Amino acid sequence: MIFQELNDLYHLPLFDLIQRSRTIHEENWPAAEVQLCTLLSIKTGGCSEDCSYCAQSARYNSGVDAERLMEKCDIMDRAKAARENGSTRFCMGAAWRGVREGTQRFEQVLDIVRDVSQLGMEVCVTLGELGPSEAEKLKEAGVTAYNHNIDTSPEHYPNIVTTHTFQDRLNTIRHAQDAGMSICCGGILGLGESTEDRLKMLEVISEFNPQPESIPINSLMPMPGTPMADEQGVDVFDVVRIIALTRIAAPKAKVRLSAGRTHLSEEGQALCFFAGANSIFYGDKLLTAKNPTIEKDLALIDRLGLKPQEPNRAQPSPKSDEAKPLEPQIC
Ligand code: SAM
Ligand code: DTB
Ligand code: SF4
Repeated sequence: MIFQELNDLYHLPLFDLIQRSRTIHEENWPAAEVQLCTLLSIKTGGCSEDCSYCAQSARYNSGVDAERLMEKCDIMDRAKAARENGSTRFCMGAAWRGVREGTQRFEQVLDIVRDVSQLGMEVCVTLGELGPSEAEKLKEAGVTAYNHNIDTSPEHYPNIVTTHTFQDRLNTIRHAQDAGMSICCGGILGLGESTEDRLKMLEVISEFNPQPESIPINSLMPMPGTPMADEQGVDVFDVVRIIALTRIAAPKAKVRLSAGRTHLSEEGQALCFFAGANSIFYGDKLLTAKNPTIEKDLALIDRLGLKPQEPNRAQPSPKSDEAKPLEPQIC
């Protein structure tokens, strides 16, 4: 959807905007379902990049220490627990600039993905930059979606990150799409951007061909020690407007109400679900930052008369149809 259309919609009275997004939501999705996704940081901290919002960059004294890649058995335990808790998607994040074919760590990630994909959940990974061959290997191993956010507008991006470019992000997204993976691509509100920047970000995201399968809308979690530590929070109605607009611009994408829910009231979150959000990260930790507890989220979902979404059979992992019992593993 082009900027002018997004701009016109954005400036409608809030209830008019929500009425439109709600209609589109109901035409495309079961009205009462919310997908529960579990996030796991499989490699935390020590990242070479300078993304100014991120506690995992090695450049800032955020108190997040660099860790090694988690052991596969531990990851499998967490993935099985996520499935038991009702998650239909398991998202693994690594604080890397990117991955390269032929390296030991990439082979380890492929091995992890092969096993996690046997569990029947959607498998998403976010590992930074990918070339065409890395993307193909991940797809073959069983990744269903690759998360790579553009985070903000092309114009504002250099104010936020200097160690890679907006075009680098687009190239990775292209490689993931060419390899046949779905794309999970969204951004962050609250990086000192203007409304225009937010709309330009949505213009880029909604003009992808194909459109992303899911669009995470994060609000900045200001992390101590990062250049963004003192940024002001985002107004709840700005979040709702962006969620509504995302739903209108990408009717078939899951709109994921992502980081920042601990700063939203339950009423604010309810309005986001009504406006078109139909997915959340579930579990009391995001990658390093806080998230509402499972108990709190399940209670909210219940009080709103929503229900957790069933597994997405339309996009099974390549291996999930032929799922076989996993070998017992000794860690
Ligand atoms: N290194 C990979 C990358 O940059 O794509 C994967 C991990 S990175 C932490 C994934 C996404 O988390 C970022 O693109 C950003 O949108 C989001 N994120 C990171 N720190 C955040 C924060 N403090 N508040 C909100 N969102 C954040
Ligand atoms: C996304 O858009 N948000 C998630 C997931 N994709 C990887 C990450 C949020 C990170 C919040 C900050 C932290 O936990 O350090
Ligand atoms: Fe590294 Fe990703 Fe954090 Fe940027 S957002 S510093 S690339 S982990």
